[in-house]
Amino acid sequence: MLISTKAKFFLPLGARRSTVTRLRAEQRGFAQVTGPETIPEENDRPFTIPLAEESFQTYNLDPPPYFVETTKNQLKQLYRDMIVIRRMELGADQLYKERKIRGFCHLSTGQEAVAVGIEHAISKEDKLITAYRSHGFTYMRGGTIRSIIGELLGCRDGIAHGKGGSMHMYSKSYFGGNGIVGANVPLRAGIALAQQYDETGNVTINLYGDGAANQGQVHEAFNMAKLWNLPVIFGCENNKYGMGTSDKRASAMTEYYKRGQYIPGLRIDGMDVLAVLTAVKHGRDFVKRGNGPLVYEYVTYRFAGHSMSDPGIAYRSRAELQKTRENDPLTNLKMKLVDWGIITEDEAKAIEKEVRRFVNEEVENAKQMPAPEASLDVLFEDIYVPGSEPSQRRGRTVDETWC
Ligand SMILES: Cc1ncc(C[n+]2csc(CCOP(=O)(O)OP(=O)(O)O)c2C)c(N)n1
Ligand SMILES: [Mg+2]
Repeated sequence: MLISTKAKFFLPLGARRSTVTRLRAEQRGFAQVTGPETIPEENDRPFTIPLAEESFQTYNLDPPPYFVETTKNQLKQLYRDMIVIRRMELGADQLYKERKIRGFCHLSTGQEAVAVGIEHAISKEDKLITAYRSHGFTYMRGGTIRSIIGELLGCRDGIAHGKGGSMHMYSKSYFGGNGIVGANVPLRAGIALAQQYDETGNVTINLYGDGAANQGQVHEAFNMAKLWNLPVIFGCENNKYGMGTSDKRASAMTEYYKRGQYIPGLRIDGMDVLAVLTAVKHGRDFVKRGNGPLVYEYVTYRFAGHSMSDPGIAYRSRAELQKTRENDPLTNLKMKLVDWGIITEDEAKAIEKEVRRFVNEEVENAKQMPAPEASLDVLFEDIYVPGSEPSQRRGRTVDETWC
């Protein structure tokens, strides 16, 4: 039986939102949420914020609480993190158009609340693996902007020494970035198995797309994870499209949170960073208590094309794009923070300005990074665990052998 953990919140008279802001919110299409009961003066004092009723849909799982305990500092950080990712992606977009970044480049504009909400709900020791739309996750897992942009530029000081590019970035407790659709899901089950075996008590977070959700290996991973009760939250980032194909055309059943069948699931408003944060905290506790895996679905939207070669308008209407742009996760959070008096419009502008300056500086630094030297030693670095390198390396033919 499902237990309702929905909290009741009453605002003191006079603290209610004005009709004008309420109307603005309704026009923008995000769910109505009343503000916190009381907001402390101090930036680091916790207080409670209610979530919209539309935040979650459950499948054989008790819902998360419909409120989140947070601080003013955290709320401002959530906002800043999302803007940093947005500016970084726009920076990459610009460099690509200038033909400085070549090859694949997948942007995550529109999907920032997923990467940011998840990171604020987990610990640095928890593990995360995603697919190729990975720049935002890389930043949230500790990658610097300059190392991410440097990677896209193919530079020696890029986060993967310029060898991975857009789809293959890694850092501590972060296993990438994977260019093969769906392939990261069984890898994730393996990482979760290692965590269970080593009794680390950590949770593993896995992201894959709605397109990947139809892959056989995803369901094989679900089976093993449930069978072995692995500490993993599988998470489908449902951005409604796999390349130019809408989820409705590709999937016989688009309720991805029910796809685990024998695994409990949760559908989350992925355009609301507070809903994502709350859901992942809840799932993390659930998994850590030894309840086995979960299948999450973050409902989101990709504002840009699939990759840089896709303008993103041939398979979806301008009206659809326009409508979802009105449900921008950045503006959603900003409007709430302004509405609740946590920041003013001017403070929001100041944060945006500071971030723009910071990201521009980081991009400039990345542009100054050297290219990798054209030597075979550089090519063969980072393949083997140091100390386990074979004495001989083979090429395509007998004469292409290096010692
Ligand atoms: C096994 C495999 N099949 C096909 C491709 C080509 N491909 C690259 S991205 C993509 C669409 C995947 O869509 P989705 O999982 O929804 O992720 P999104 O791009 O929306 O983030 C496809 C088919 C691939 N990289 N790997
Ligand atoms: Mg997709």
